[in-house]
Amino acid sequence: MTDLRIGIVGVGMMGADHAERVARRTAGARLVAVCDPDAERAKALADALGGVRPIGDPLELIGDVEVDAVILASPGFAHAEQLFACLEHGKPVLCEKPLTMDAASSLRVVEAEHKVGRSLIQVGFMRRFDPEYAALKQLLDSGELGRTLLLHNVHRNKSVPATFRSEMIVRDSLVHEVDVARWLFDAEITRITVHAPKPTSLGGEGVLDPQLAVFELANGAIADVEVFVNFQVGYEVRCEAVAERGSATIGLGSGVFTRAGSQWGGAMPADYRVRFEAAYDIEVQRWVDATRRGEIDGPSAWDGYAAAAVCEAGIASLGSGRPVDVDLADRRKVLG
Ligand code: ISE
Repeated sequence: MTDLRIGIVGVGMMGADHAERVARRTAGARLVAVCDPDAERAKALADALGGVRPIGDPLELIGDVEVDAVILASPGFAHAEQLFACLEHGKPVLCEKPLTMDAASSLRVVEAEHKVGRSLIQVGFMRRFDPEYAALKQLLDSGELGRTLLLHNVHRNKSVPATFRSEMIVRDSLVHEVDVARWLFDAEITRITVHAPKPTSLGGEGVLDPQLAVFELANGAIADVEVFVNFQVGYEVRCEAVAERGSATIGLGSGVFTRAGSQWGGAMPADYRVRFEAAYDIEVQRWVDATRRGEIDGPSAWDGYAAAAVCEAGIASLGSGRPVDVDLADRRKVLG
């Protein structure tokens, strides 16, 4: 079988990471084109990786006959137009989260993909591919601990630019726990409340950071999430599932853990590319393998839409401090 020829739209932090991954360590795939609003950055990356064409316009890259499949690592606000272009050209696409900026446009994407008649869109919720999250899911699904009742999550970034506003904390960071909760419980989130204490003085002016979210799920479970994107120390993602006969925690830091001089601890990863490196590698490899079979193998456009609907309610709750019901379309009516 010939290699899957991949084009990447957006080669900032995450896109450049994916470019390196596809070019150097993904079997059955070849990076053939990159595109970025910063043309010099795209050219420098293309030159460094070799055999890669910089293309000026994202829609041109998507339509290019030498591009079989696309990775969208552009900012969320650009996704809708680029996703529609991928669907129009029948091109499989791995789209970084968020799927789009709001539930209505995400639903239009789901409907447009449904009209095409095959799954072309996979959403980059990479935690589903993280070996620790996968082991947690397997343990919970095995029923060994009984029914899962609660999730406690912590999601901390060392720091973010001042342009990372309160809504982005919901749409770009908390959205991962939205997907994790839906996936671990295999149930939709029906209501969300987002509280914000007096913010850290070390974040952007007027940014509500940290935030404390509570999700209520259709199966009666509850998940809470502390999301704090200017934690200063390092990158930390933890999840504890509390079940009827015990609890299971992941993300405690599997690196070297020391006890010395009245202290215990280890190093913290600087950011998500380090912590989730294995997850991104597995995600992209499985996406390439599935795409070559004409399938997807991971979070679907529906998962992206459901997350967008929860985040939209979350942003409304952040404004009022009150619980907000999630307005989710009836899946059977949309997808038949
Ligand atoms: C970033 O965009 C990511 O997707 C990371 O996984 C998340 O932890 C971070 O908060 C976001 O800014």
